[in-house]
Amino acid sequence: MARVDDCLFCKIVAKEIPATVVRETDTTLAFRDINPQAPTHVLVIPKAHHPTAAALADEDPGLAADVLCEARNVAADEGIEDAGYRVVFNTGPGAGQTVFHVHAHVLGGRDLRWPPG
Ligand code: IU
Repeated sequence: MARVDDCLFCKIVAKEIPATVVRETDTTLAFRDINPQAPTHVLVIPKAHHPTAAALADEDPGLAADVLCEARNVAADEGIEDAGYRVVFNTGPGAGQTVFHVHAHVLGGRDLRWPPG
């Protein structure tokens, strides 16, 4: 699905809502989370609208790979590759997903505990 009109992240892709963009490719956008949970907290999204990671995997696995590669590139840019970082796809309301345009949270720059809350 190319775009959903009432989707916040589709509006960020269209530059209708501002975001601090750190990386952009033909198919993906990476921007800083407005409520960061770690020194590095960047969201990587496909420009095309897919509601969840599961839907993206079903509908466009190549695009899912683009998102994962960009998560790696964000970590490299942020200098957190060696220390380790976390890539999280909250999937569904029960897991805390609040924006239904798939996004990878890239988190790092501090100790990350396991299990997550
Ligand atoms: P979640 O996995 O769907 O809960 O993550 C949504 C994230 O989007 C959350 O961390 C918000 O802080 C973040 N966010 C944002 O970066 N910019 C916005 O305008 C809005 C939410 I609304």
